[in-house]
Amino acid sequence: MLYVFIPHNAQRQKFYLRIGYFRTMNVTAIAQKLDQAANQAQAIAQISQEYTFSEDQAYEIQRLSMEERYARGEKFVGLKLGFTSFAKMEQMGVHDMIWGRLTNAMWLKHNEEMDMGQFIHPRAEPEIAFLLKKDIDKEISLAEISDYVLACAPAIEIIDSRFSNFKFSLEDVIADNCSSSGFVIGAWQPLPKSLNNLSMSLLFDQEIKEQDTSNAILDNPFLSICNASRLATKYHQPFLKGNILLAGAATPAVFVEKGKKITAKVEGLGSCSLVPK
Ligand code: 0L1
Ligand code: MG
Repeated sequence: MLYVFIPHNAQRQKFYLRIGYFRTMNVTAIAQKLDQAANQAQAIAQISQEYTFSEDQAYEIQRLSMEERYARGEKFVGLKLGFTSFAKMEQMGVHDMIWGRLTNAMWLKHNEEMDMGQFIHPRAEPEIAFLLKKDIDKEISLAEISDYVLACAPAIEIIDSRFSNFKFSLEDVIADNCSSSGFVIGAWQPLPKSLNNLSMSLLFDQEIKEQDTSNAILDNPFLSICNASRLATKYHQPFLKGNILLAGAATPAVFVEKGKKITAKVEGLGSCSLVPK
């Protein structure tokens, strides 16, 4: 805020004129604020309410917020994609998917208790995970997938926007590491020839909450690997042997309910679960 001091001769009163509103975005401070919100499970206001910023600036904030996690000892373990359904891209008015970074601290074990106190308003999604057997240093094609990917597995992603009421702009959610907060991966399976037309469902206890087929993931879940390789290369994010990829949700995300066991089932690949407490 900039003020101009105008002395008033008669009464020597101060008059201030507001002549402009200048705010420079401090990406490091915003990254730290987002990291703190995630670490303390406290929602914050959308960044876009205060600043206008680009998608590239949003990815830079994401990168810097991950630096805060790495400084606390968390390790990068892989990538996740979001907005991988063409219907969702259209709904969000975007032409491309978004991506985020996963760490070991987000990785929960099959049937592990998920401490609800560590989340703000978590939602669950049924996904497919991939495991790399070779470093990826370029955009790879569908024909190259078996050279780079060792295995796949059923997975649950827990997303937890750091923004109040789970409301955000595209730039907000990218800066917020695409709401990444937790995930579980079931037993790794050899890569089949195709991952199309597999029934995928999300259950709370025995109740099916959401169900669709694997085609909901980019019409072909293998395309998530090609796209992750493209995005990792574009943003200079190492994507290496032993890293994982969460391919994207097959259904809308569902709010987690304390005490209701979450299960994701993928036809032919098996299932995995988490127990929110
Ligand atoms: O599919 C996803 O992992 C969603 C990415 C971020 C958008 C959201 O929080 O809904
Ligand atoms: Mg997801």
